[in-house]
This record gives sequence, C-alpha cells and structure tokens, in this order.
Amino acid sequence: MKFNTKTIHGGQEHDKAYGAVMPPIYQTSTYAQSTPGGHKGFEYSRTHNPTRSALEKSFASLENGNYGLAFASGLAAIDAVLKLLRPGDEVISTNDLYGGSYRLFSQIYANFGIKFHFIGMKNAENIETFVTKNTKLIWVETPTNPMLNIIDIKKAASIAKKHQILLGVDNTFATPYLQQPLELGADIVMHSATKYLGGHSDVIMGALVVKNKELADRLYFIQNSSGAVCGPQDSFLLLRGIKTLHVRMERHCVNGRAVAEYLENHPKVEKVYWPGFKHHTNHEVAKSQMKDFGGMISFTTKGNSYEKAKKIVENLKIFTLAESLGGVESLSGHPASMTHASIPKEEREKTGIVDSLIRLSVGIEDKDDLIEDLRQAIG
Ligand code: P1T
Repeated sequence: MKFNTKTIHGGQEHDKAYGAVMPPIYQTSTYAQSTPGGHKGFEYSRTHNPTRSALEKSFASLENGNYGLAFASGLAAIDAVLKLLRPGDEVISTNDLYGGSYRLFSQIYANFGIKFHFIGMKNAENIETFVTKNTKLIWVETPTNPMLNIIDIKKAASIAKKHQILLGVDNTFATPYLQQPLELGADIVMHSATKYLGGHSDVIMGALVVKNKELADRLYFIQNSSGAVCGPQDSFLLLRGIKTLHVRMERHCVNGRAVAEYLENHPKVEKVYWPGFKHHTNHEVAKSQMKDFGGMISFTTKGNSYEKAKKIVENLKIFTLAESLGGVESLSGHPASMTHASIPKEEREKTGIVDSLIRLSVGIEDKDDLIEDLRQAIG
C-alpha cells in the first residue's frame, strides 16, 4: 500500500457491528466478562481500547513498523522510552532538541542515575566519540527543534548497531510523509502527535512505533504499568487528522519553501534556518533522507535584539504567537522565552537559540497572505 493510501486505510478495518466507516469512539473504561477472563480481547481501557488500538495500528502502518503505541503526550512517549533504562545507563542525545525533552532528561531522569551527553550531531560520526560500555540509547531529533539541523539517521544507526545501542528518532518535525526513520535503521520512532499527525491543534498526544516484537512488548508493559495513555475521543480525532496528512504536508512544504525564500531575501533578516537551502550544512543529507523539506523555519533579524523579535511576533496577524506547531494554521514562536526557556541561556545560545530567533510553523493558508503578513510585521 502506498503512503497516501495508508493515511486513510493503514491498519484500519470497518466496524464489525454496523459497518461504520470511522472507528467508533469506545468511551468506556471497562468491558463485560461472561466468566473471569472471558472477554473479547479488551479488559480495561488503560491496557487496551478499540479506538486507541485502531490509532496504534495506523501509527505502525505510517512508519512502516510492526507495533504502534499511543500516549497522552509526546513527552509521555519519550518518558516510556527512558523507562527502558536503568541507573548507571548513559544516553547520547543531540544538544539541539525540544526544550521539554531536554527538561525531562536533565531534570527528571538525571536524578535517577541516568547520565546524558548532549552533543552536536551535525557530523553524526561525533556520536561514536561518546559511546561507553554503559551507553544504552542514542536520541536523535531531525530536523531539530528549533534550529532545523539535520542529523544523518543512517550513520547514527550504523554506530548504534555496531555497539548494540538503541537508536530513537523524534520524527515530529518531518512526519512519516517526509521521513521514515525505521527504514533508515532506527529502532524506535517517536512523535509528538499533537503536531502534524493531528494537524488541527486540538489534541495533545504522543506516539511510538517499533519493528521488533521484544522491544514492543517491553514498551507495551511500560505503557500499561505507567498508564500515560490517551483517551478514545482524542484517538478518534487523531485518526481523522491522519487521513489528510499527505495533502496537508504537500501544502506545508510548498508554503514553507515560499516563506523561506522570501525571508532569505529580506534586507532586515540575518539568517534563515531551513534544510531546503543548498547552503544548509546538511542539505545533501536532508535530500537523501527526506522527501521534501517541511514547513518549519527559524530566522534571526540583524542586530540580535529581543525587542525587535518581540515586535515582529506581536505585529504578525495571520501567524498566531503560540507554542506548538504542525497545525493547519500558521504559528510564530520565540524559542528563547517560550518552548526552549527551560534550557539555560548559556547552553541554548551555544546551539543558536539567541534572543532574536523567531520560529515559524508555516500553515496551509494562501502563501501570498503569509508573505504579506511577514512583510508588514518585519517592516
Ligand atoms: O507537547 P508534547 O505532545 O508532549 O510533545 C513534546 C515534543 C516532543 N518532541 C518535539 C520535537 C516537540 O516539538 C515537542 C513539543 N513541542 C512544542 C510544544 C513546541 O512548540 O515546540
């Protein structure tokens, strides 16, 4: 089945009771048993729920995996991956990643005796320098949030395989439409499904997909034991969102390119971060592992002034100033004070998250209106 068919049909079957085309919302916490243990495959909705199961099958299908797991948020999904580890284990993570992931690693799991190395991964070979006998997980986000760096997944996977380390890839910015990490050798792919998979800024949810049965069983055990699952209503909304993922992504990519090129030629703009530019450090890697370059863009204005950046995001009318990304509507954000405020200033400035940096999630509105909005806001 091709990707554009999988978004609509992948892992789905028609409802057995009445032939409903969409999976019904099974708004129930529990299921009747005829005798102890006499149930129809569902006992309790923390463990399984038919609407959530339909969504989990869709996740697995989109990422070319065998097993999908849905969580209450993207961070809950990452949290489940970290629970595979033990005190004394080490993680090598990219140093340019969502601030909430950094906070979970450095302020929660570091306290449980797990050691994190936050490193630059633009040159993926750098990862091997940090491998020790205790390294159990390599955590890659690509494109990174918010600097749009590209990490070579195949290279990271070959290092992970050589040392028998798990490779997890946060595929939130790319989506499975643009990039399929399991096909490139990753063991775990993760999503903040809140973003492009849902696509309508109305649900908080996370996803994991794996190929390996033993790994899937360990993650299902953690999902059920820790209980950070999503409800049936949200699962239904995600299933509905996914059906248009491919058409939305096509437009995000077209609009993203138009906005990136406009900003690149703007006299007041200093630097534009977007992997579609030939001069982007890892443009060739992006070309080889992604189908197109997506709708996420970051940029700085000349003078590196917080006041100027604040004025621009306040002046934007169609781009709403808000956390999050990946919805049909365009959003702007100021990473240093919003999504990445939990990273110490000194650390975040090393990766380029300076005071004038603005992040755009380019939506699927008319691109001329988006460019006009930027024109009037930047001045
Ligand atoms: O918000 P939640 O669904 O828990 O997902 C966390 C998360 C994980 N990974 C990446 C790459 C993310 O971008 C996020 C969430 N990011 C934002 C809310 C944001 O505005 O960047």
